[in-house]
Amino acid sequence: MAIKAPRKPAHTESETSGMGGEIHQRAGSRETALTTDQGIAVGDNQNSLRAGPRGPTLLEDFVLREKLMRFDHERIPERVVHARGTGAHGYFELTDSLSDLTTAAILTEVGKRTEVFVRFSTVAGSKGSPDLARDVRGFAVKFYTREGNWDLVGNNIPVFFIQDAIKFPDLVHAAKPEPDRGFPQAQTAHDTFWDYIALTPEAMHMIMWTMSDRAIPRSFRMMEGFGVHSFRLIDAEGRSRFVKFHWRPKLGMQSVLWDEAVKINGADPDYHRRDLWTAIDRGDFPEWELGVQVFDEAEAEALEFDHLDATKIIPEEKIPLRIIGRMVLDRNIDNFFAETEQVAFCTGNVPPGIDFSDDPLLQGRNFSYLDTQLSRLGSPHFTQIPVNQPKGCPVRNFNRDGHMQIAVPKGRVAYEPSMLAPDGPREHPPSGVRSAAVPFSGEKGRERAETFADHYSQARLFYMSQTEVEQQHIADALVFELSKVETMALRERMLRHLANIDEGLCASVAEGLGFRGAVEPLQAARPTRTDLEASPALSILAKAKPTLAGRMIGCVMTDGADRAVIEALRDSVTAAGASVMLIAPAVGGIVAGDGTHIPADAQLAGAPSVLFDAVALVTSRKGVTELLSDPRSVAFVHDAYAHLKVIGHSAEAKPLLEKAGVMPDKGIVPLDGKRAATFAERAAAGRIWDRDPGANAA
Ligand code: HDE
Repeated sequence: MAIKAPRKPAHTESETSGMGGEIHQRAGSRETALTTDQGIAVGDNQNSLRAGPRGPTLLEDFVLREKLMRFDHERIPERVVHARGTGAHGYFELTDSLSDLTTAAILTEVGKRTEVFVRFSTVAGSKGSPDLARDVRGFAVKFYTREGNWDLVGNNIPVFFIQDAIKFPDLVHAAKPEPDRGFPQAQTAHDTFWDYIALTPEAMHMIMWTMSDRAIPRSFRMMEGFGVHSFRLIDAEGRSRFVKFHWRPKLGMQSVLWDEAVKINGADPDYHRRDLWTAIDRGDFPEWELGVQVFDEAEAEALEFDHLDATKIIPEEKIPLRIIGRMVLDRNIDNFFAETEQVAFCTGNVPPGIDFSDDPLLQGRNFSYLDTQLSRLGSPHFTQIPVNQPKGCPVRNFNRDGHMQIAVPKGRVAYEPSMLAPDGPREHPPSGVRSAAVPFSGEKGRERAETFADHYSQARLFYMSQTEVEQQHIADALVFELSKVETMALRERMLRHLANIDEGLCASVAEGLGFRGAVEPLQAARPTRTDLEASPALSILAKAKPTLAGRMIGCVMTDGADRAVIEALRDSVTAAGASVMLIAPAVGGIVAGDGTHIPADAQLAGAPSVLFDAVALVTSRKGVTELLSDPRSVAFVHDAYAHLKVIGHSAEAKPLLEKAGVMPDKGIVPLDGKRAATFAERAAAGRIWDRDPGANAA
């Protein structure tokens, strides 16, 4: 019987050629041939094997079966928390040695660059949830040190909701979509969350942080990071001290307003992910300083709060930060699944010289992270996945077989001690992990330390340390969240907690909720301390410095616009370190007043002003008339104004400002003449906070 040559009716060919005939798929060769997983070249990737062109598909088609089988298994369970995340590669460089405190090479070898992989995340939402949820952000760093992997699995908030790991599943169940209805997604503004919180006084400090603007960051590049718990450093003599780790963004901290967050989620649900990826892609590498707070047992004893309690901070004013290094993210991932999805962090991964404190939350985490990888990655060999493999040192041990073993261990001997394999891996005390020699005594029991009992004083400290605007935002966020809570008793109970934190805050939230009764403070295990000194380091605005570095300016332009104005704007903001996105009514761009073409980066409908830190309107007289009849352009300006942004404009654009209700103030900057520099300077100073206090309400 003759062998049938693959038939290719003419109409199937067109499926592989590009649109408009300009881009064509190149012809294949055996060297570049598409193959099955077994390496067999595929002759036809468009038609399954059938008994005749209109007949049934044959089971024999191993190409089809393999392709579908692989597709059917493309998903692994998403992380039970922190499912939504994005990762990048980079390096850490030590600038100040801690050799007096630790033997860990990563903290003692000044100038040495160590590869890192970082994953930023939200906590509550599932993998496809929007980036701008009000939530804590994960800030997990894997250092591939020459002494093994060190995972600093932190958050952008230095405290946590609970004091004991045994509560974590309840906390997370309460925050997740309610199980009987499957909503709301990536939100804490619902009954079960506040039900749990209202009955968990230890969460109050964290609630102040999550209701603050820290929970809606402008960019991953503009957030602080914290290891949260105390860890230990062990020196060459075996002495240990406590340490807390802090990341400080070079670009400064910045957050969005709540109304912006809500709109960004619609306009660009990948806002944070895109922002990080694009910044690294254009060579604008985000950078953080690593700082430590180091203290010994005696200093720990003298602190006002127990540092083993993860709901407490040690104010920087009490134990200052020592900056010891910097981290730069300079390489985007090649593949999201292989790297960001499969990276597996574990708080238990520490190199010799770093050790754990007895924080009960940390102790629980050390178990949980290793355990979760088995269900998520499905095999004990997840450490062989490239992103998880130690890169700074070899892995040599007798862990052997099991699901998905990729390595091919050689030799007869899979144990030690052994005389048969004298060169095999052996324990090596001088370079091996050691634990701090901490003495223990006490009765076994399920008991919380008395020193963990003060739940309100640091909540108050945080609130007091905020600027007035930030305090207002906390109140607004509480009103927003509690207004979504349907159970009256929960709202009232939360007000009774707030009464223990700050009377003014309680009164303002009560008013916002329209709550008319008297608020009786809840019985507190410890009275709220009113003698704590405010810590300005806790405020975003108090320590903000003027800068445009890493920011994004949106410039709306129309046909007939003055090219010189657009160019001057672009020059001055790029000189200040920002990027400009040119927006036109159509993505094809505009014809400027001088007859030249200016390409656009986006069309108006796809680039609302919430995506930018400051905006500019460069129009012609005719162009603005067209914009006036387009509700999107009016909304662009109205939102920019309501979100307290600096707005630059050409004289011709004035009618648009008027239609959007813009009143002149120092943030409304004419762009004609040589005013582009003024625009850049004003935009660098940040939002116009005194524009209209009501305009930025949640
Ligand atoms: Fe996590 N956490 N967590 N967590 N956590 C996970 O591990 C857990 C806590 C944090 O980008 C899980 O691989 C317990 C505090 C980050 O891959 C899981 C407790 C802090 C990430 C887990 C906490 C964090 C996770 C889910 C209470 C800040 C994402 C998937 C004791 C210091 C890491 C996974 C990434 C992820 C458990 C509390 C940070 C289930 C039991 C406090 C940044 O193991």
